[in-house]
Amino acid sequence: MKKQLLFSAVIFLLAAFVFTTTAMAQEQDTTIKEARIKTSAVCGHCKAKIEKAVNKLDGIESADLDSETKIVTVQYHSDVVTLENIKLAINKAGYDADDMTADKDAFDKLPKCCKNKDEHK
Ligand SMILES: [Cu+2]
Repeated sequence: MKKQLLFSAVIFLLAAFVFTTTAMAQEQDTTIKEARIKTSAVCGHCKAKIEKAVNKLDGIESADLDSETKIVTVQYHSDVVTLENIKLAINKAGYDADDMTADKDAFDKLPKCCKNKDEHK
C-alpha cells in the first residue's frame, strides 16, 4: 500500500512538471505582439527604408508596410522591444509613426520625392 502511494506521488510530480513546462512554453509565445503603426511613407523606397529600420531592432518577428494605407504591421517580442522603440526607429529613419513625428535631420536627408508626405495623405 505504501509503495502504491509513492508511485502515485511520482506520477503526480511528473504530471505537474510536464504541465508547468507546457505552461511556460505557452507563456513565451504570448510575448509576441502585433502593432499597426501609421507612417508618413510615400513610395516604395520609403517602404523598404522603414521595414529595414524596424527589422534592425532586436526582438522583431516581422515588419510589413502596406503601400496603400502606409500602415506598417509589426510583430514583435514585447519582452525584448517596446512599441515606443519601434516608433523611434521609424522616426530616426525620417518618418512619422502614429503621433510621434520624424527626426528632423533624418527627414531633411530623405530624397525629395519622399518628403511629399502632405500631398499623399
Ligand atoms: Cu519614398
